[in-house]
Amino acid sequence: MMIKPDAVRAGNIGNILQMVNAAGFRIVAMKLTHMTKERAGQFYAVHRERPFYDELCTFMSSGPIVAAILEKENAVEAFRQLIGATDPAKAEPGTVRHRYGTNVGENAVHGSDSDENAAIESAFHFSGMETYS
Ligand code: DAT
Ligand code: MG
Repeated sequence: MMIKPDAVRAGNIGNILQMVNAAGFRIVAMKLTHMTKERAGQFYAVHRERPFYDELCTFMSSGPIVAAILEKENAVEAFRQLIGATDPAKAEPGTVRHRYGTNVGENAVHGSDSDENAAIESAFHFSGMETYS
């Protein structure tokens, strides 16, 4: 997962981590980091052809983020349930994006969309020595 620059700026790191813990996720790795625009571009390379790609990379490099690796049974689906729809206006009440997101671009958190991408994204942010099982 990532806590995006909007949520870090708004002082919502603690509130979001509280929701993550309450939902039963175990934190395996975590850091505060600031991606360059180039690095954000690598992270979101699958969206390279989308019209919002440049805006997304500019936003994701606009300030520090919190990156974390989370563990739970069926974690990818469970986390997407917790965060809600991409557009905070469409996210269910009680979800992270409904509470802390602003709009479809500035939506407070990132969650991996598959086990395969979760592994790729974990390796993007963390070395083996930074993860704790
Ligand atoms: P999600 O983050 O829910 O997996 P996604 O993978 O479709 O959503 O898109 C990745 C991010 O790109 C998303 O969190 C915010 C941004 N984004 C998506 N659709 C957008 C749009 N229509 N306008 C601006 N930014 C958008
Ligand atoms: Mg996605």
